[in-house]
Amino acid sequence: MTILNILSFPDPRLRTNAKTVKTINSDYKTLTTDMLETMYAAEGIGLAATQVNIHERVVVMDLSEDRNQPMIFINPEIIEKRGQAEGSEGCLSVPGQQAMVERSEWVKCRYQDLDGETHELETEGLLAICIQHELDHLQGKLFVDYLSKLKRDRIRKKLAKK
Ligand code: GNR
Ligand code: NI
Repeated sequence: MTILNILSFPDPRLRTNAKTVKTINSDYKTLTTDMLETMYAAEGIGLAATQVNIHERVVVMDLSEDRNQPMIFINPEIIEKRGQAEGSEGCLSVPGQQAMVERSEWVKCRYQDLDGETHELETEGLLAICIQHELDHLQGKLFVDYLSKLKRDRIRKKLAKK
């Protein structure tokens, strides 16, 4: 069991742009296992490596009710997107805060698994939102960046009190 520390907004390390994974070796099995454990412990539906201060293009998710359908995305990229949809978002790096964010309604994503195999996934709904949210993390972007400066500063102040 390894629970990793999750960075919180406004930690500047959350602004790091993640690097492409060059060689998918057994280190990534360990990393994604630890990230899934960390995500489950924090009761999140997704986690990007950036949030645990590892600046490589690795994401884990589990949107199942029973928390038993882990998804692992290495080098994910969105290769097509359509439409617009607004949904309420939260983030493990912005604890206790939620806001409405506009995203693409449908996305097609390309990624690799732990064996280095490439896959494509077409999706909408919460999974599409979550993929966009996680890919933003890999580029140093947070959902609060889509809000007004006033709302973002309010969140910053609330988190500073904790
Ligand atoms: O647990 C999470 N819930 C969530 C809800 C709506 C939109 C996105 C998310 S992702 C978030 C976990 C997280 O911070 N991932 O980076
Ligand atoms: Ni997040």
